[in-house]
Amino acid sequence: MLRIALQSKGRLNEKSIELLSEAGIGIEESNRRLLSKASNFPVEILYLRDDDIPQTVSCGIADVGIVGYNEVLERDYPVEVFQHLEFGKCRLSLAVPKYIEYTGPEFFEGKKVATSYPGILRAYFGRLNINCEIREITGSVEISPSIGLADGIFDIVSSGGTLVQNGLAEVETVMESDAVLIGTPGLDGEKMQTVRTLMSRFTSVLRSRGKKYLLVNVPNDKIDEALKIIPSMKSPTLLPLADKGWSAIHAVIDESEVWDKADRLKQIGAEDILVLSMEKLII
Ligand code: PRT
Ligand code: ZN
Repeated sequence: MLRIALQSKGRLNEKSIELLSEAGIGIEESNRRLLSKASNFPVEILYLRDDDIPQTVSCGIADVGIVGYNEVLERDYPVEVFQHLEFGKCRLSLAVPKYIEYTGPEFFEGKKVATSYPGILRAYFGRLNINCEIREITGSVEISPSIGLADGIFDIVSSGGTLVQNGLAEVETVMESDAVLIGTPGLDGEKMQTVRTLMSRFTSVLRSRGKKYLLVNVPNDKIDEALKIIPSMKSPTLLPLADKGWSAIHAVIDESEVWDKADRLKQIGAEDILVLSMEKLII
C-alpha cells in the first residue's frame, strides 16, 4: 500500500484529487478524512498542510506527495522529485514599489526584503554575492513596503494582480514552480513499482489534456497534402472509404490548432471534418 500526501485544502487540493481521479484513482468526497483509502488502487491518502508535505515524505511517513516545487526547494528536505505535474503554475519573484527606478539585482545590496521563502531567496542572493537583509514573515507579504517593513518583497506571483493592487512592480523572476510528485528516497521495489504505474498514468492524463481527436474525409489525390497539414503523434490512421477515391484520416491534434487545420483541410477539398473530445491517451 502506497501512502500519498496531498494538500488538505488550498490551491493544490482540488487539482491533485482531479489528477488522481483522471488517473483512475477514486477518492470519495465523504471519505476525505485525515487518512483515507482509494477505492480501486493500492494507495491511501494523507491530507496535510502543504508546508508539512516535504518533511512527511522525506522521513517516509508518506511514501509520495503532491506539493508545489517552491515548497520542496524552500524546505530543502531530501526527497526525490519524480514528476512535474503542470498545475499550480506560478513564479517566485522579487518586486519593489513601482516608483523605484530599478536597474538590476544590485539594487538589493544593503536593502531589506520581506518573504515567506527565505531559503530560496538567501540562495539566490548568495549566488549573486548580494548582501540583503531577509525579513521572514508568514502572510500578507505584499503590504511590507507600504508599512515600512521592507524595501521590496519576494513572493509567489501568478497573474500579477496582487502586485499591481499593492503598487509593486515585478523586477526579477527567481524561479518557476508547478505541483510536483515527490517521493521518499530509496522506496522499496514494490512501492516503486506502484509509483511507476502512477507516473505512467499521470503522463497519459497530462498528454491528453488540450488534445482533440480529428476525423476527416479526403480525396485520395490530396492525402499527401492533408498529411502535411496534420502531422500526428505518430503516423495518422488512414482508412479507405466505401466511396472509392476517398479516404478517412484520423489523428490527434492540439485543441489550439483545430480551427486553423480545419480551414486548411477544407481549402484542399476535405469534407466531413469531425472533431471529438479525447477521453484518454494511454501511452
Ligand atoms: O493551508 P496550506 O498551508 O496547505 O496552504 P497555503 O495557504 O500555504 O498555500 P496555497 O494553497 O495558497 O498555495 C499552495 C501552492 O499553490 C503554493 O505553494 C504554490 O506552489 C501554488 N500557487 C500557484 C500559488 C499561487 N499560484 C498563488 N497565486 N500560491 C499562492 N498564490 C498567492 C500568492 O501568495 C499571492 O498572494 O496568490 C497571490 C498572487 O497571485 P496573483 O494572481 O495576484 O499574482
Ligand atoms: Zn502552506
